[in-house]
Amino acid sequence: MAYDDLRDWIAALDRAGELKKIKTEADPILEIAEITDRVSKSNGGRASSPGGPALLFQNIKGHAGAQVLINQFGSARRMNLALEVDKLDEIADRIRQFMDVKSPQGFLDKVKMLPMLAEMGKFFPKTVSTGPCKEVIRRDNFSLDEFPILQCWPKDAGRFITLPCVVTRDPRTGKRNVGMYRMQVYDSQTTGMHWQRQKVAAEHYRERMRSNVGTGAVDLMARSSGGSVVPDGDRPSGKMEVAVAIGTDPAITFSAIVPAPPDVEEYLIAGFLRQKPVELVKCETVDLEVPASSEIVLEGHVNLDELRTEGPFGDHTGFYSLEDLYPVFHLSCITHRKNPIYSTTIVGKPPMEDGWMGKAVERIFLPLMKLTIPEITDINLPVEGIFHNLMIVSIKKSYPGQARKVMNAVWSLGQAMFTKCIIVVDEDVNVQDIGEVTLKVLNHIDPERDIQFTLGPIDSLDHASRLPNYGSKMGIDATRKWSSEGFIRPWPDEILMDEKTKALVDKKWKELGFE
Ligand SMILES: Cc1cc2nc3c(=O)[nH]c(=O)nc-3n(C[C@H](O)[C@H](O)[C@H](O)COP(=O)(O)O)c2cc1C
Ligand SMILES: [Mn+2]
Repeated sequence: MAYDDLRDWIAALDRAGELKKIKTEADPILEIAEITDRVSKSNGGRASSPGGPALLFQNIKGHAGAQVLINQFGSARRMNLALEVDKLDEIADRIRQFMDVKSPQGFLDKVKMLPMLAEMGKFFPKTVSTGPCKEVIRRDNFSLDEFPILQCWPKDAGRFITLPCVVTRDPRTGKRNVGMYRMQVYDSQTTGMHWQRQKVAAEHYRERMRSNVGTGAVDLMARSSGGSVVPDGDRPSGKMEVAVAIGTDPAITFSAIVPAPPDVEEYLIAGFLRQKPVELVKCETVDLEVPASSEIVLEGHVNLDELRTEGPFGDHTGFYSLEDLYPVFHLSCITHRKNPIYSTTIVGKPPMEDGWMGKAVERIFLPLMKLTIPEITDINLPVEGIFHNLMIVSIKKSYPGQARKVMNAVWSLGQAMFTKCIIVVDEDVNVQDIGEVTLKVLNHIDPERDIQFTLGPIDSLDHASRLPNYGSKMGIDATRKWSSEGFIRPWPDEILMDEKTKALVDKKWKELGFE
């Protein structure tokens, strides 16, 4: 029954034995990160729940009375709890149900559709007049230094807000977007705004630029935002409003990382996930709405003519992402609950908390991928492949060259465009079993024949591509090759024992002296 807010969620974690409260003093500079890294890579003493517990730090050096929540999503069990399911496939099933709707044939069919329509009504956010995030409103003398914002790794450029829900508005459609983009703290009222150039908020920003500088803007954009400095003469004027919610109920936080189509509001996705509308309140100083129950809300703007060095930052690749130029967020107001709980995460070498969030995206998006690439039977994005480096896809192959068609389709599907390496296998390969994948893929390929290279957009975090954001990608067609694909040699059978012999040995197993 939908968590009301972060506190309700923390209480649920506690009841489920998934929360550890830490009363020993811990430093937000590096120490909390080191503790969390060890915990997220351990099993917390319970074989049933790898990933260690969520941590609530209650005694934070330099921040008397403050609390930090971290690793809230850091296990398969907690990810299920966050989205209130026993298995993430349940969400995929719900999505499939909505996609399965046939046109009603008569009155009875229409009546049968009513519950579904009623359910859909619950997805839409509703604006309320006020909420807990307005308990304290600070328009002057506010400071980010009051919050226990972490420095995660020794060579990080400073402290970073790592779990923010960044809200922007599309100037053309008026639709909102909520994306999770880290924010480097520059000073008490200024941060970086690390929306990578292919993300939705970056497009909102460019759209503002287009309307402010007219034609020629495309060239300008090519040189700004993550590129070289814009010459003074070409600078567009104006600004874009931004609001940031920190510490929301888990469905909202999760919705901010979901690679949804640009025009689908994340508040709607959160409503679908929690099956209850998200309640929003208007901001004080900007024309945007934020979840009413947020622990902390930061309001402000980015200037269209201002970029600043962001990074380095120890990233989920296991390496520091390099410095680059990004917009700057200037705060105009902070509102928060009384005694706000600061919600955060750390990223670094996998497995970590974000790995479990990514796995949830993988499961939930499978039915949507199948909508456009119906031959897909399953996918696996192993955590060490950090989501954009490796995707293993199994397909039901029906025509020659289909594996390559699937690669191209994945490379054209939203954020899956970043996939550096795609491995396509036949449907009889269990893509979740890396041992089986290794055995079959490497047996099945003739590398020169089966590897496909292409050029295109690359994840901003990739440090090996020839240029930032642009480079090559590789697909491996490890499906069985057909004569219609020019393969005329016989294909050997896989070694499998017959059922009769297996049953016989099953029966005799104990007698043979095995357990
Ligand atoms: C913990 C965490 C931190 C992230 N940090 C960033 C970031 O700094 N910049 C970015 O562009 N994407 C970041 N992402 C990924 C985006 O949240 C993700 O691509 C999301 O789909 C973007 O939303 P959008 O499609 O509305 O732009 C992060 C994801 C997680 C889980
Ligand atoms: Mn979005």
